[in-house]
Amino acid sequence: MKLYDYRSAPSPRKVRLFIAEKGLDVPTVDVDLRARAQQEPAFLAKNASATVPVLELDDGTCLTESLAICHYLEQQRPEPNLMGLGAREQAYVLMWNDILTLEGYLPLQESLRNGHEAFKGRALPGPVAWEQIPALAERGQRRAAIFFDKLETRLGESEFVAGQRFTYADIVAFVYLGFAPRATGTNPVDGRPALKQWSEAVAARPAIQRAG
Ligand SMILES: N[C@@H](CCC(=O)N[C@@H](CS)C(=O)NCC(=O)O)C(=O)O
Repeated sequence: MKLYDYRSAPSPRKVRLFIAEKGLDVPTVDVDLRARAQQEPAFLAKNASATVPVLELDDGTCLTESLAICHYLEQQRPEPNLMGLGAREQAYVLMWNDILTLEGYLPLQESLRNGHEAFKGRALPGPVAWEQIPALAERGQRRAAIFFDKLETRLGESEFVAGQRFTYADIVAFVYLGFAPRATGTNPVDGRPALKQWSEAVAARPAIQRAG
C-alpha cells in the first residue's frame, strides 16, 4: 500500500494525519503538483481526476477522495476509532465532513484559486484548464468568514467537531483551518476563542505533531 501525496496540499494532509492517528506506517510518493506531475499519463492512469491523495493498494487498486481512503483505512485498522461508533456518531462525522468541505473548504479553494497568480488557467483542480473568475475570490473570502463563524459556534457548544471526542471531523476541520491563512490572508482563530482553544488542543496531539 502507498499514498500519493503532496506535502503542502490540504487534501492529502487529511489522510496523513489520519494515518498518524491510527499509528499506521504507509509509504508516500510525492506528486509534485507545481511541476504538474498530476497531469502525467502515468498518474492519470491511477486517478483520472488528476488529484491527490490516491491510496494504491497492493493489488494495484487506486482509491481516491480522502473520505473514502480514510473509511477504507478505518476498516483495515478499527482502533483507535476515528469515523464514529454507532449510527449517530458516524452520521455526525459524515455530516460535519460535508459541512466542513462544502461550506468551508470550497470557499477557501475558490478564494485561493481565483485570486492568486500561481493558479492562472488552473482555477479548479483536475485535467481541465479553467480560467479564474476574480469575483469568486472575493465571494470565497466572505463565505469562508461565515463558515468560520459557524465553526466557532459549534466549538463553543461541543468540545470536538462531531461530539465529545476527537474524530475524523476534527482532522478535516484542523486541515482546513491550517489552509485558511494561505487562501484568505487572515487567520480565522483571531477573534474566535473557541476555535483557537480547540485548534491548540488538536495541534498538541502527539500524532498531529509527528505528522505535521
Ligand atoms: N475530494 C478530494 C479533493 C482532492 C483535491 O482537490 N486535491 C488537490 C490538492 S488539495 C489536487 O490534487 N489538486 C491538483 C491540482 O491543483 O491540479 C479529496 O478530498 O481527496
